Amino acid sequence: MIHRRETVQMEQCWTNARLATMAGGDLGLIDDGVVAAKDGRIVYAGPVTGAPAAAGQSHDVEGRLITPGLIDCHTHLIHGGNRANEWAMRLEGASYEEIARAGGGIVSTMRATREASEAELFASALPRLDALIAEGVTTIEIKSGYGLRVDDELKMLRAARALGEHRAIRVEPTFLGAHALPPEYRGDSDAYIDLVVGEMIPAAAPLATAVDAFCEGIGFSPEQCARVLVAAKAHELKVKLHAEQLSALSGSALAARHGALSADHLEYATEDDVRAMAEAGTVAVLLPGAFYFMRETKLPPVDAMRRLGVRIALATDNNPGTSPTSSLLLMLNMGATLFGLTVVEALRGVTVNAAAALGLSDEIGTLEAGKACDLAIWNVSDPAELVYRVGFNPLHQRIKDGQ
Ligand code: DI6
Ligand code: FE
Repeated sequence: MIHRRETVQMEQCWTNARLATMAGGDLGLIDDGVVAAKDGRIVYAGPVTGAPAAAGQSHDVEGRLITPGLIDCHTHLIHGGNRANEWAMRLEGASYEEIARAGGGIVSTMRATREASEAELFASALPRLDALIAEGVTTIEIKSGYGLRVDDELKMLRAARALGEHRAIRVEPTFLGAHALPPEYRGDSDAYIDLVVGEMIPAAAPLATAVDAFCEGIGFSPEQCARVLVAAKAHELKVKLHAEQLSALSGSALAARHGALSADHLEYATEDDVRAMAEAGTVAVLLPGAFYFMRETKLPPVDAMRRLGVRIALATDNNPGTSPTSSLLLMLNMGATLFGLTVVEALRGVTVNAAAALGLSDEIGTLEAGKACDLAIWNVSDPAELVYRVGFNPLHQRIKDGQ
């Protein structure tokens, strides 16, 4: 099934709906609501009493809940192979080090990704993308970061873009060359960052909208990540950072100082980090799938985020090593059960705040006039049900750009 996007030159409306517009600071609930769209853009979302006279096609949604189309703002959806065998070894008692010594870990995914053609990467990612689409996801961020040399990083970014051309979904490709040190650099991470900054970012700039790096003991130092972020901004790319996933290096504060849209993971973030993020308006992207799969016990500082006013987003982190999930609905439940998020926080985390994490607040994330008409129509009337269910998908219909 090939789906190419076309511009809709028509007026449409969805009536008899319960709307969760996400406008304002909560869910923005409107009973007996209407969404009207023209040429793929929302022209009205509000109570039936103020709605414009129905023009064009009208759809009675029979009391169903309509939310903005969901946004998965952090994924590594493109990757060669998988690591099911390594995980099986770990369940039988093998340590991470043993697996790494046996050629496993991130380097095994690098090898599989280098060996795969662009078409193979596209084809293997498609079922994962379709699983997200089936849950009402209308925008996805996809990172490179398993090629770790110029041509293979570009191949990943092209495969990510191709997904957006073959399905009705907005794809935001992010360059993550500074994800891991490729073995041919034999421990010389500064030399690899020279390559990232000097060759990879200029080559990736036409294909990516943002740049990310893995700030971690097993990744790159804050100083090295700073070089990456500075180079990205010189190419007018948006920036973000994997920070405080396994240890506290204040990568999140560094990201904030560099005007990052988001800092992601954050289990080990301190109050000072959160304060720096609040001051810069950097979004906290929480990834409960990785927390769960790695059996992490250190919780991200959600209370400090609330108190200091940092917006929270939730994403799948879909990747073969630490979060092999293709369910954003499951992340809603895990965000609540594992991190203590409320229904409002969880749902805003995959809509309005996820849009902010991608720098797309003017385009998507709420049901408001002027935004893209990306809708998820659910077979539920209470928004809490979307967070409450575990492993159940109540999507009725998904609309992308009014279609
Ligand atoms: N943090 C993660 O959890 C993944 N990357 C990252 O920076 C792990 C990627 C992998 O193990 O393949
Ligand atoms: Fe990640």
